[in-house]
Amino acid sequence: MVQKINNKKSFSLKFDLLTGLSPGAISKKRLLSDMKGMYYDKDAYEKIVVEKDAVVYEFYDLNINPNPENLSFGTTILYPGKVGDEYYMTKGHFHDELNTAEIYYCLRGFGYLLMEDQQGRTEIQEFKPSISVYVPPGFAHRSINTSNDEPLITFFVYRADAGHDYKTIEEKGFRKLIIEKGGQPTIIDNPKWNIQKTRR
Ligand code: PAN
Ligand code: ZN
Repeated sequence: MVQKINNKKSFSLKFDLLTGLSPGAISKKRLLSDMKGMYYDKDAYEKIVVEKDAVVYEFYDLNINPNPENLSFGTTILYPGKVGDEYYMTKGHFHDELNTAEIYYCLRGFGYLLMEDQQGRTEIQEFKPSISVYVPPGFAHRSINTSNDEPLITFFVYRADAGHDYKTIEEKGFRKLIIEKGGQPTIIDNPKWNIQKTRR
């Protein structure tokens, strides 16, 4: 949406349960080429991005006035796929307003929400249809689609002024990764996690 949404008026928006898409809003798309440096297998990434620059996920960033009294919401549609043995995932971020929480609700598909705070505590919650997940304030969060053939569709709500800090994760990554091992989602230590760089 181009115009700022007037938070003094009610409105409704459809999100399709099958596709996760909204006919009333414009989604932001993230392609493989937007994910440079995020997957741990650099060679697999370079190869796949040249073959086909697929859409990894799309999501809604409604233009809600960024005030603490407002809420922003939408869906994320994370497509199935892998780079090497690492599942398609969102970039992941801390909120600029670090002490703001978020709620996710899984509409379709299977996967995980990986969370990590600045002290290095990791939290992982499973996504499956009808499950809601609470992201505590201070935790970076990344969605991961572990299905072979189905999109992972989640609905999210967060404080409209939360803001998104992508830089920290782009530079350091998450401490843990979820990859496919022996046909199963498996949590591993991120071999590329960069301990040198600190947030802000
Ligand atoms: C979500 C995310 C969305 C896309 O709306 O922004 O799933 O993931 P990235 O922002 O990490 O690319 C959210 O957590 N908002 O705060
Ligand atoms: Zn968030």
